[in-house]
Amino acid sequence: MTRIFSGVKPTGHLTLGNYIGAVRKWVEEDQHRADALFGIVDLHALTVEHDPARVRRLSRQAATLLLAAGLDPERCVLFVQSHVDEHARLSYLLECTATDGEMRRMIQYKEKAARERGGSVRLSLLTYPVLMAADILAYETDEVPVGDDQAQHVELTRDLAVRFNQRYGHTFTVPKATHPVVGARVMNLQDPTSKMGKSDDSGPGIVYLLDEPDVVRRKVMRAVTDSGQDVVFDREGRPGLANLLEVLAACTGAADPAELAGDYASYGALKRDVADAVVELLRPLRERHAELVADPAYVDGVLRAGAERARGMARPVVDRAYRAVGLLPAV
Ligand code: AQP
Repeated sequence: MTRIFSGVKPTGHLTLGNYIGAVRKWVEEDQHRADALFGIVDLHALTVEHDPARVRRLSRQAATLLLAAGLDPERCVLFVQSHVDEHARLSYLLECTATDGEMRRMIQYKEKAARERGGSVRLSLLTYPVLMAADILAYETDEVPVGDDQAQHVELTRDLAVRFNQRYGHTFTVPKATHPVVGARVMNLQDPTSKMGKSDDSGPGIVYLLDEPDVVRRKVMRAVTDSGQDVVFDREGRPGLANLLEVLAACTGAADPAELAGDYASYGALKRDVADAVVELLRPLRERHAELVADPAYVDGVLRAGAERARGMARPVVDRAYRAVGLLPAV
């Protein structure tokens, strides 16, 4: 059976981008057709300045939201990355496989390092893609369903797996990324040339999964478009409009955002429909989240069982890698 691994970082409240670009596919497709693991990848949240209590809170919230979105612990493994030591163990071996040049070429590193504006950048921000490779390779993963902002990191994971296998003999499965057809990159409503990222500061441009319906409507109605009149799909020339059409297509299941454009004579009508569609998309999730928050013992139980299963899967793979590179097994 196909093995799938993916995850979310508890660096902020989950957004519409996380849901449309990744989580929805995990819920609707991946957990049904494959042997799937989903991680709250909390070690990755330590690569930038953070408030420890907030990371803890966001980790629990992310787990609760993923369950609310429909991940079913009977069908998949949901766990917290730091509960499974194998990720950090394997990461070191992969640091011994990667080069610093490779790391410095990562687009996300360059973007995030630039945000530090000359301040010091944590070494872990540079090595983040290696830990991500360990997350994936520890589980003999075949497919990594992600938004297309993560495509370069999965490509690096493939390179590291191939290099390690060539040097030390076959150890890792070489995975591939999969992306949703529509909504692989949801853009910030206030700055449609950058992606809707949960750790950005621009609140009004980001729809959070737990935003109240009136907040969602306000954000969508105030989305930046351009001064044109006609509704056309042009990602390069009219990025704000294209983003709204893509979000509408993703919410309604329409295959082609360009075709949707023909249904609208004004920006206002389009924005109203986008707002309604997003509110409806998120309604069941918000309701289920409220129920789950009232039952923390259930969420704890899911995470405990998930970590145990994940450990059992990762340990033999990581032990094999330790032996392959020449480390003396403990007796
Ligand atoms: N805007 C987006 N459009 C489509 N997919 C997206 N994803 C994130 N943002 C968008 C996908 O969501 C999954 C989980 O993301 P992550 O937690 O690993 O973090 P990220 O990719 O770095 O996204 P964020 O939300 O922007 O976090 P920060 O701001 O902390 O960097 C991934 O599959 C991602 O592709």
